[in-house]
Amino acid sequence: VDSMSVKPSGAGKVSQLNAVILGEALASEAHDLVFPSRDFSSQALVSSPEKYEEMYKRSVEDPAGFWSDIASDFYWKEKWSQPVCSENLDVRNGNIKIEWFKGGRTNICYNCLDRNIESGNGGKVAIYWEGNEPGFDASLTYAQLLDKVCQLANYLKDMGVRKGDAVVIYLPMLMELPIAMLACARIGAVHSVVFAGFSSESLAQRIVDCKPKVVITSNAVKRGPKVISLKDIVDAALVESAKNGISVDACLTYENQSAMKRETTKWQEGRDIWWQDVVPKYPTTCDVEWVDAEDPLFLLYTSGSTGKPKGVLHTTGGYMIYTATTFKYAFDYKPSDVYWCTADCGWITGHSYVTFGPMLNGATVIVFEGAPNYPDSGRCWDIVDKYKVTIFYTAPTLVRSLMRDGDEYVTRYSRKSLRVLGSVGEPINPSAWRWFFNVVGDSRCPISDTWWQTETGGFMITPLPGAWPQKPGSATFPFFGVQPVIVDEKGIEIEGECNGYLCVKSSWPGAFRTLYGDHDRYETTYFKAFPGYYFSGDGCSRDKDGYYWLTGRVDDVINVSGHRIGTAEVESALVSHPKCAEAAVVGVEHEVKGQGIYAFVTLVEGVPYSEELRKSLIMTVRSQIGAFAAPDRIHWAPGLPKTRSGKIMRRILRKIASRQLNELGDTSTLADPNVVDELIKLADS
Ligand code: 6R9
Repeated sequence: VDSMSVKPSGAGKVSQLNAVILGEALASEAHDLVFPSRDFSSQALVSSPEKYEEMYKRSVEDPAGFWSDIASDFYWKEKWSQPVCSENLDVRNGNIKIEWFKGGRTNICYNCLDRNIESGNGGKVAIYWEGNEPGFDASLTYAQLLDKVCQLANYLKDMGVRKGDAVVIYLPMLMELPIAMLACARIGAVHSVVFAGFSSESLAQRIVDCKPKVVITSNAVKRGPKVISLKDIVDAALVESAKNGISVDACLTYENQSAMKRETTKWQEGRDIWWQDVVPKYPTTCDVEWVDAEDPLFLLYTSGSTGKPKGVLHTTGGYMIYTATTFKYAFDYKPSDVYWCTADCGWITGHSYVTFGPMLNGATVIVFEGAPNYPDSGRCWDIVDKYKVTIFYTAPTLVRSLMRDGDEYVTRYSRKSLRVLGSVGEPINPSAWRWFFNVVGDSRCPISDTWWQTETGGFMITPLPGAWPQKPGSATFPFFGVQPVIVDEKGIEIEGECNGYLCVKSSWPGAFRTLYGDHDRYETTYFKAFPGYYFSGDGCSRDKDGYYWLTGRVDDVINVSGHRIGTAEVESALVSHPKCAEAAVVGVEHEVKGQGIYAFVTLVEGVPYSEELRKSLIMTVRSQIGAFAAPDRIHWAPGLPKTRSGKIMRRILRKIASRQLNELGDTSTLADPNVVDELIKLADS
């Protein structure tokens, strides 16, 4: 088969695949298989199931040997002391502790930039920047990028930022965003990037938690036709943080001229500084701060099922080796590739696979400021053709929305440079997979459906393009060194074909080390549910051929357009509204976003329902969390279904929200079963 083609399973290769992975004969005819072309496989880094199997086997039988061989390709000021990894992942044996390459001294910025420049790639383009408006663009070579990073690093040092200090970055997708991340890493400062779609309250919450010396932002950003004044949001956040006793010395502001001129930007003398006025004056060289492999690299906040967002902490050495290696193999990276990941650096995908993973490989990366459907739905393919993008990595929600807009936006462009496609953020439904594969990739490009999390630092379960036949909708097999296990409710590992909770046995270099300031919560959330394992919070099944199929979150986290949102966070925003007495939030299926937010709201006694109130409730969530967390629906609820002990029965609410009214199940344990009838009556009002 010379071009990739969608075929029913049962072909010769499958039994071979089965024999390799499971050691048993093929039984399943249930899923279609998509084979890589012979051309693709023959040039791939991992070209066959056997090759994968051989590397995988070594990675789990001899992790120290496997990972230290890879780590030796990077620059270490001092080599790590033995052992390569020490870990305790079992709460029954004491505190959870993970260490990789401990005692090794390195610097991830040095490995991303200086190392690549020294090997002769200083003139290679590191970043192609594409602005919101077509025609606005810029680029930086590796050598130019290093200059910019050093200037900012020198400025930060001058402002008193030292190793271990936190810096909050609240920037849109300008080149200055990866520059800021790299500059922090160069001097050993810990960056915390906050997605520039978060509200001032969310930003304040993060500032109060990590107490940065400096906040880096931009005055504004244009997303599609809309101008958003980021500086106003930061100003409000800094007022809010000051109320909580945290004052920030400096707010370095990049003037994003195409969005807003400096004259119209609100300013606080003494605190606010224009980036363009100070940073370019600093020297373009800056000594590297050599840090221990286990020194913190960054904090990234993510939603949990309860309480406030968690500060996921990643350290330097293991994260560096892991993001570099996963990037290389999962995208079958070649030095001639032009790589575009549509994620924003405000999320983990932008950390590991816009900035660090690609740059550690010396890759050419696209950074796109705008919206993928502006000025129209063909924008992505316009960019692909403009820069001859070879690897395109995005989220299923974008695939579905472009699919809905029609093939003509895609087929109008050539896209012939594309080689590998990628998907992340949520399970990709088979019909979106097929459209992505057939229409976008012209049935030529394998799709790396990468399952991973903020916590895992890098890919955990992912296809290696060229190695395996793919099944649309399956993330396929574990990456090197990753040992997924599926357990039942009791935490007992289930073998073979099964369905259950996805856990991981033993650590991998990219694993997060703690939740900032709350190691107890780290242990409770991730390691106590199923002792002995890391628990992902996801459900998963494994089919007869050993392929993994992620089935979504099993906790109270909703995945909206690939963004994690805790039901508890939305509920607490809603109940802060003076007219809301109680709220319960569930996820419902959404055609484009994957999941939508559905909120049941009980109003304060005597307050009537109104359209205006509905809008004001939604506004409250937007302003407290961010626009992306706004409920898609408010369902008026005279009361909520509760057990006699007062626990809300979300199972019933989920059924009502998805209108599966015949499947409400047993409602007899409710304190007041009539509540359910009332809710059904109000369903479409
Ligand atoms: C990288 C990222 C993590 C959660 C994760 C899972 C879902 C991500 C997925 C996927 C199925 C995939 N998820 N990738 N589910 N297939 N390829 O998205 O990190 O924001 O922390 O979200 O996203 O539910 O638990 P994060």
